[in-house]
Amino acid sequence: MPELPIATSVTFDCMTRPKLGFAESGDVVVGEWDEDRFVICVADGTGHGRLASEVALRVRDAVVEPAGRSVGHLFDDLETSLRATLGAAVSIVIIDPRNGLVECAGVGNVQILFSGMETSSCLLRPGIVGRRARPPHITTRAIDRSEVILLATDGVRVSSLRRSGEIPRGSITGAARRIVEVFGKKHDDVGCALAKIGG
Ligand SMILES: [Mn+2]
Repeated sequence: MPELPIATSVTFDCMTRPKLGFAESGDVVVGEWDEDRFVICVADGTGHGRLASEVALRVRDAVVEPAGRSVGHLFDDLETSLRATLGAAVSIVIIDPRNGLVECAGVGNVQILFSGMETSSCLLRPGIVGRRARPPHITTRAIDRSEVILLATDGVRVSSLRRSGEIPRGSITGAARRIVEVFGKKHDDVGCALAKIGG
């Protein structure tokens, strides 16, 4: 008898906000289904304004159709796509809700947190994607319905957010807006995404 899936759905919430006084954000969020997987990318194009937003668009173009690629493969492709740019800090999470598994990695000034009974962070690598970053450290781990995954750029005061205990444990609907409004830096682009398996 086939085993029942752990979950068949993923709940997702995200928001970006440009630096005060700028129309365009260099921070970008992608959240896309790819067959049975849900792929999330939160990236921070180096700098602010037009140049940074062009980097952000390249990130979007490179990951918006994941086409079965692994986290490592997506980072390899981003390294190539961003080579002619100032580069970006990038975090990628791929959720397989049916098997309750997550693959994740980040390079540069980004954060990936798992918030359940305790909050833990994914091991990241320093560097800038597109500027000869070393390949990321890829983490594979289990996830259950009680855990929320948070991805954020350095425009979010993540340590204050952790201390506040305001990373949601239940519903994440509307949580990204609240995090940006309360913990977002005015003088930086801000980007964050939250996800959990199940409804
Ligand atoms: Mn930033």
